[in-house]
Order: sequence, then C-alpha cells, then structure tokens
Amino acid sequence: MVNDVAKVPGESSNDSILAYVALGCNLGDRYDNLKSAVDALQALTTITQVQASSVYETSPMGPADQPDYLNAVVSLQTRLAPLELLDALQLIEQQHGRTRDGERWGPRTLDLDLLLYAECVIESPRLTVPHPGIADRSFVLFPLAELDSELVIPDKGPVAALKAQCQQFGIRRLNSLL
Ligand code: ATP
Ligand code: 5RX
Ligand code: CA
Ligand code: CA
Ligand code: CA
Repeated sequence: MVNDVAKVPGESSNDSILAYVALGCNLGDRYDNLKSAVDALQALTTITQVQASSVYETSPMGPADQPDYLNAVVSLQTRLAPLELLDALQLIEQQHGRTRDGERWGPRTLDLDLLLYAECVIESPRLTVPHPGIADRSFVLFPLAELDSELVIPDKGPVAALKAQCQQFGIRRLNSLL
C-alpha cells in the first residue's frame, strides 16, 4: 500500500466550519471600513475562503437619527470555535475605531455580527447564533441570499422566504467588495 497517506496524530480534525458574518458601518469612510474589515478577516491564518456579497446602502433600522449604513455579508471557512471567532470579530471592530460609549444601536465605524456558524444553534451569555435579528433585517437577508439563495437558517427557515417577507424599501445595492 505505497499510496497510503499517513494521518498525522492530532491533525486529523481538518474539518472547517462554514460561517457567515454581517458587516455594517455608518461612520467615517464607510466603504474603506468595510473593505478593510474583509482584508483583516482574510489576513487571519485561522480564516480561509472569504467570499463577499455586494455592498448595500441602507436606511437605519432602530434609532432613525443616524446616517445611512453600508452593509454586506461575507462567508468564510474557519476552524475557530464560535467564541474564538467572536473574539476575532470584536478585535477587528476595535482596530477600526469602534467605541461603545454612545447610545444603544447608535452609529458606528464597524459592526461585525456572527450570523451563522454551520447549522449550530448557540445560546450563551456572549453569543446567540443564529443572530437574533437575522430573520427580519433586509440589510442582512439581501446580501445573505446573494451568497447562497438556497440557504436554510436553523429555526427560521429558507433565506429566500424570509427575504420575500421582509421590508423591501430603504435598501439599495451598490458594487461588490472583492
Ligand atoms: P444587534 O446585535 O441587534 O445587531 P449591535 O450589533 O449594535 O446590535 P453590539 O453592541 O455590537 O450590538 O453587541 C452587543 C453584544 O452582543 C456583543 O458584545 C456580543 O457579546 C453580543 N452578541 C450576541 N450574539 C452575537 C452575535 N451572533 N454576533 C455578534 N455579537 C453577538
Ligand atoms: C436594531 C437593527 C433594531 C434593526 C438594530 C444597523 C432594528 C441598522 C445596520 C441598518 C442597527 C440594530 N440599520 N441598525 N444597518 N444596525 N440599516 O447595520 S442597530 Cl429594527
Ligand atoms: Ca486567511
Ligand atoms: Ca449589529
Ligand atoms: Ca454587533
């Protein structure tokens, strides 16, 4: 059996997880901030195969007295555990000048939300997956459906059906990030 490939002990768990991350920004050079965030994700050795949706310009949901957002979604492959991935996202937010001093849901230079982590359902103090807002936010559903129109969201249903049900105004597609 000369063609047998040795399995290196401890390196057999090559399994990489497909995760989806939402990006949002409504302060500073909005497009630069999103592009730089995607670059930062790609630069991590623990993250591979980053694919990005188009960028959307979107009216603010929640508090309305803030600038319009740019939003996008990326898919990626990772071997990071869910909380490790959240740590990585929050570090990149901080590196892009994200502050947490203003009002809840106020304007920000960069917001990175973990939307999906394979088909996992996670309820922990720091992390809820699927993201609680995933099913009714057009600024998430439009770019998410672009990356996989057949996607089914655990406990919520097909992304295509959710997209058809969500608010269809206040969202305008721009160019792609990559
Ligand atoms: P929303 O989560 O409704 O979009 P937001 O993005 O403004 O609001 P943040 O202030 O950025 O909320 O995050 C508050 C906390 O939410 C974070 O510190 C994090 O621990 C927690 N959190 C829970 N689930 C997630 C998730 N899936 N992705 C990102 N953060 C999450
Ligand atoms: C709170 C979202 C209440 C929806 C939030 C974004 C609702 C936003 C964003 C746009 C927030 C969380 N609006 N509002 N894009 N984030 N367009 O990324 S705060 Cl109903
Ligand atoms: Ca990488
Ligand atoms: Ca958010
Ligand atoms: Ca967030």
